[in-house]
Amino acid sequence: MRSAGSVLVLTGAGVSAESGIPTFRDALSGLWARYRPEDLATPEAFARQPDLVWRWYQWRRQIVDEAQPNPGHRALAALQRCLGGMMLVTQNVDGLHQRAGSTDVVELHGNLFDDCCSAAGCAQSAPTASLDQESPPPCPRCGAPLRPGVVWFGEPLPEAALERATQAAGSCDLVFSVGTSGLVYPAAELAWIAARSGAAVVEINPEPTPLTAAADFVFSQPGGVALPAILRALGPDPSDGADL
Ligand code: BJW
Repeated sequence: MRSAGSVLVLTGAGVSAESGIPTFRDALSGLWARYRPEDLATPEAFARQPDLVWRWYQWRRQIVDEAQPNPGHRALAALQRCLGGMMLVTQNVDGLHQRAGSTDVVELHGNLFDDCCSAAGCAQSAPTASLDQESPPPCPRCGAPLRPGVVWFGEPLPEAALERATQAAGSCDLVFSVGTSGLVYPAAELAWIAARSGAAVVEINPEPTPLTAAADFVFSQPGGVALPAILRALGPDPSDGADL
């Protein structure tokens, strides 16, 4: 890590698991255990059942609102401060990396707290609705229901974010894949692009993924354990890791 000129960190839902935020493909609990995220995170689902999808997102916003960044988020923010050329690319929509102090975070799947119009061609953004709003408010411009500003299955990723991430993957010396099952594309392709371009691959995940066999180093641990340990081993400014 000391000699790597550029480091790319790719994160997924597992990074926020220790903050109490449910992942997608680990078991969900309660009311929502009978829904698959794939059945709710699509434009078709929203068109069919806007209130149901909206309430699922309101429930998730509530959880995120009450959650705090965990030692894994904080270690990544500290690593970014001590490694000059580190880019953090996340599939997460919870904003916890930013709340932990990471800057210039590339969000591939949008953000839970941005709303936008659901009508094709409108693209009006709007302030986040209040958390007790039970159905999608109307777009202030065209009146169609607002929706969460996240990327659903079948939708393109934000072009600029994907372009930056793809470029970084093709040119980094070291790539970390942290807390992602590596099943959702095109995000999952990024670690493979880095590997094919000659980067060393580090995976941090308590469970194996399709990337595990191709990784040079595997930490079969939670991010909140492995990342602070890596930070400590790197020996950055002691004030950075003090509250991990
Ligand atoms: C821990 C831990 C701890 C637990 N510490 N780790 C190529 C092949 C096949 C299919 C496709 C393909 N290209 C495209 C597709 C289709 C589709 C896709 O990938 N489908 C597959 C599922 C088969 N992709 C798309 O549709 C994408 N769009 C697209 O390709 O558009 C093309 C297009 C172009 C032009 C015009 C139109 C279209 C969009 C994908 C959007 C994904 N959206 C979601 C929802 C976001 C909003 C929301 O939050 O509701 O994104 S789905 C969900 O999965 C979410 C996540 O970001 C994403 C990835 O999940 P993640 O983060 O990996 O979480 P999990 O739960 O899967 O894994 C957690 C991991 O953490 C596990 O491994 C645990 O072990 C681990 N863990 N505790 C560390 N403490």
